Amino acid sequence: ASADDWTNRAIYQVVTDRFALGNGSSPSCDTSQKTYCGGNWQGIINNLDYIQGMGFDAIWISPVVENVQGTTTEGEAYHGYWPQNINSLNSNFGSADDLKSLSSALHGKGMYLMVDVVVNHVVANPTNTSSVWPETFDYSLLQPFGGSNSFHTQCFIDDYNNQTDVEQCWLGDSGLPLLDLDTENSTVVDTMYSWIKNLVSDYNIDGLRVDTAKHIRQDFWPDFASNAGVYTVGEILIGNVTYAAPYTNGLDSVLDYPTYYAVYDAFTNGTSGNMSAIAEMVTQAQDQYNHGTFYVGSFVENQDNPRIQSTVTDQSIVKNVMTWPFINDGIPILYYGQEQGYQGGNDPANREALWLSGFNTENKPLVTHVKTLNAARKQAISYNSSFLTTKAAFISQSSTSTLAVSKPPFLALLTNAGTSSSASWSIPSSAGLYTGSETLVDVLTCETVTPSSDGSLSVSASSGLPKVLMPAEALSKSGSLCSSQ
Ligand code: ABC
Ligand code: CA
Repeated sequence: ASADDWTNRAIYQVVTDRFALGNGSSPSCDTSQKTYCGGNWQGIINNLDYIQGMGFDAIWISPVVENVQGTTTEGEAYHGYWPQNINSLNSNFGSADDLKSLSSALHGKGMYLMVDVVVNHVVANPTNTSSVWPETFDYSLLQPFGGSNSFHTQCFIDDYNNQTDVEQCWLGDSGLPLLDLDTENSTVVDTMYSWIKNLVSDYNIDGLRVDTAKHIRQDFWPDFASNAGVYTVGEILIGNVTYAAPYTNGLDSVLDYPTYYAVYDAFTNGTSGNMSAIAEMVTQAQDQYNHGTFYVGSFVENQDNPRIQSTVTDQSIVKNVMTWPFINDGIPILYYGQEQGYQGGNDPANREALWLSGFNTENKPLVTHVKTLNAARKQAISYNSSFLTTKAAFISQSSTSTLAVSKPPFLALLTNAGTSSSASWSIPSSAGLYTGSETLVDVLTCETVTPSSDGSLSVSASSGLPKVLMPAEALSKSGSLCSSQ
């Protein structure tokens, strides 16, 4: 599937080892142990209704290839980011048939499969810690790269301002080095290009999340993407749009990390959080990324960062943050477990087992919230044929703790005030959003508000909750969303 095919989708991100077991059992899973807990592809297949029931029509799964075996100084490779043999699958997650079954089960439900891929490095436990590189490793394990000449000379990245170091030195440390592939070497490059082509076709993959993309030279990516032939979204872990922007030329787009940081900071620092920094960051991304922000992956949690609720548990703030990816430009991504209120902090605590929630959707306000947001976004897409290609616009507010985002038919009103402080938004008639004759419905509560006769609008938050307003007219054909309107 192409980037355009992905734009109307919503992605549920799964750490395969932590989502579900194929046999339906619920073993304990102590994240601090950094070991495999038993989740696998069959477990995902068995629980696709849970994901689809919330309105998601795509999943992103953790890397699928065989990883370093046994334990390392950083535990086991349960997350999948330590490839060892890229031509074989990680048997902890199942067989080739299981992965094919996952792909076809998804397609049977009209859903897409995004696979996380690691091209920057492979991993082997050092065989002899007292020897120096290149003698330190058993290269025969590193398939199909079997020799030190497939790798950059060992050095660990210590200066992130030196881009050559970022690309050609190694991630990890001497305890667990991530052997940095020599992606300037044409044999390595060709191996990776044909590998990705085969992987996509063997498993009928619809899109790729490209790990560590900033650690490989930019001009490696266009041919990688064309060999993949599907939507590619790169991980450029940086808080800076100008740094990330060039990668949107070779890959379809990037995970929107700069905006993630702005959003995280704005909502986790009480009312001193800077809401207007979000608007500034999005505007920069709209201006600087190739295709603007239409193909970005928009997220507020993932496997590398502390969950929102490890910092802030005020449920009104949590609901505001969770609303963000669904009312913003780009493709919304929800990291598994956020809907269940998980609170894990930094890696590895943020990789809790979802089965411990029992996949319960009753009396789970955040599950309901996500379901509503997905339904509202689908309704917006079907009501306004240019919704997906209309840039989010920000209507400046006098209060620093509120944000008003217009992406017709949405007007999203967000605040970091929290449950017990008041907040309000005003939309001047000069914004030109309304004529004054319409009724607006907050799809999160189904309450209505009406603009003044000049088209201006003043709204107060109730208990710090966000509002997603849509003209009643935009809902009239909807079956599920505030259907009494
Ligand atoms: C293991 C342990 C951790 C331990 C860590 C050092 O080692 O589990 O407890 O803290 C995988 C595993 C991890 C594992 C690592 C290393 O491998 O999942 O559990 O950590 O062995 C991707 C994946 C990630 C994966 C890998 C490796 C890469 O999403 O899950 O990790 O395949 C860098 C990379 C980025 C990578 C990330 C983990 O590390 O660039 O691709 N993620 C700065 C740098 C970033 C850097 C980041 C964190 O620090 O610029 O490049 O990311 O080290 C912003 C700034 C940014 C700054 C951030 C922190 O702040 O603008 O520049 O990022 O404001
Ligand atoms: Ca590299």
